This record gives sequence, structure tokens and C-alpha cells, in this order.
Amino acid sequence: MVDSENQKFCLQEVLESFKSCLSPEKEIYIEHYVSGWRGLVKLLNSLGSLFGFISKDAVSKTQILMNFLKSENGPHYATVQSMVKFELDNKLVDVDKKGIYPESGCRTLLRLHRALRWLQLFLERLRTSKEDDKTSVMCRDAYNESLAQHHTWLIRKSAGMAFYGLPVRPAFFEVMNVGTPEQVVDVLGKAVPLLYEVYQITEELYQKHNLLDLP
Ligand code: 1PW
Repeated sequence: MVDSENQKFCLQEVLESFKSCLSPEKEIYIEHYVSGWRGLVKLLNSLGSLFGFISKDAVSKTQILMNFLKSENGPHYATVQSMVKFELDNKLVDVDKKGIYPESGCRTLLRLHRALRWLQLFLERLRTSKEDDKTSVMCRDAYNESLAQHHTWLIRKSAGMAFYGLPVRPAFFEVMNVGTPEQVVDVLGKAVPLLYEVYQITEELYQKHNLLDLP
């Protein structure tokens, strides 16, 4: 059996998954959103053991969403929009404080959604960076601007330590696995706006339903 999480990361592949997650009506297919994240997990796994705790959380969150998709309620979890409607209509979300639904689809996806913003900000910095720029600084700045505000002190410290271990820019470009540095910049130029579009659609949907602070 092939363990897809041990396969090599490829930026192009992640781009394809996030591309296929948008329907013509701009709904977001959870199955492809999850495959995009599975691709990103390969990236995290290739960044060394300090990224292990980050990768583990992403794997467990994608697994929760896959389990919903495979359950008898699966059709309601086809898109983020249908999931939100289904879980809210059936009161399957802990809205103010943790209760009997600590792992609802809505709160689980919200965590990945916030992390997607981090990723998008980081990749944008990487795209416009110069040869001597430090990946650890780009990653940390993107994190402080986004995900950090949702994390405890301990996680912020651990994440900060993990960033120091990031490969330097040329090695990071190699990890992207799409060819020359120019080709990496080119693919990033397509990936970043796409990630932003998926992020924005989710953000507006969550805002509309007052779901941005789910516990
Ligand atoms: C090189 C760039 C990589 C960017 C990939 C982004 C991966 C984001 C995963 C961050 C996970 C940090 C450790 C886990 C923290 C969890 O406590 C936290 N999860 C997230 C995704 O923020 C909150 O989840 P919880 O504890 O409320 O279930």
C-alpha cells in the first residue's frame, strides 16, 4: 500500500487540488479541500521533525472531515456551504463554548481555514523574496500576522522554534518540486491568488453565519 503522506511534496499538485475545490458557483468541495491539505502535510513532513506536531494536527483535522464525508450524512458534507447549513440547521455545532460537539465539521474546518491564511501569506512572501531572505523570518511574520493570535503561548513558542529549522530559500525552492526557481515563482504566482480566493469565500461564509470564533 502506498502511504501518500510519505510521498514527495509537489506544489503543482496542491495547486491542482485547490483549483478543483471551487465549483462553478464558487462552492468549496470538502473532498478536494482535504486533498489540498493532504498535499500540504507532505510539505510539513519534509520540513523535519520539529514540524511533526504541526503536521499531526493537520492530519487529524483532515481525518475528522473525511470521516464526516464517509458517514451516512456524507452528502451534507459535500461542500463547505452544505456542511455549514446542515450542522447549523441540526444544531450540531458548539457555538459559544465547548459542549457536546467538540469536533464539529464547522469548527474543524475553521482551524484549517485560519492555517490556510498563514500558508497563503507565507507563500506570498516567498514568491516576492530575494535570494538572501530568510524563510524562517518570512514564515514567522506570516504566522504572527495570522494564526498566532488564535494559539496559546506554548504553541506559539513551539511553532517559533520549528520555524528556525526551516530550510534556507534555495533548499526550500527545491522542496517545492516544480523545477527552476523561476518556475517556482511562476507556480506560486498562480497558487497564492487561488488560496486567497478559497480563503475569502470561506471567510465570508463564516462571517455571515457568525462562525469565526467557534470554540
Ligand atoms: C511552511 C509553512 C507551513 C504552513 C502550514 C500550516 C499548518 C498549520 C497547522 C498549525 C498547527 C499548529 C499546532 C496545532 C495547534 C492546534 O491547537 C490548533 N490548530 C490549528 C490548525 O491552528 C487549534 O486546534 P484545536 O486545538 O482548537 O483543535
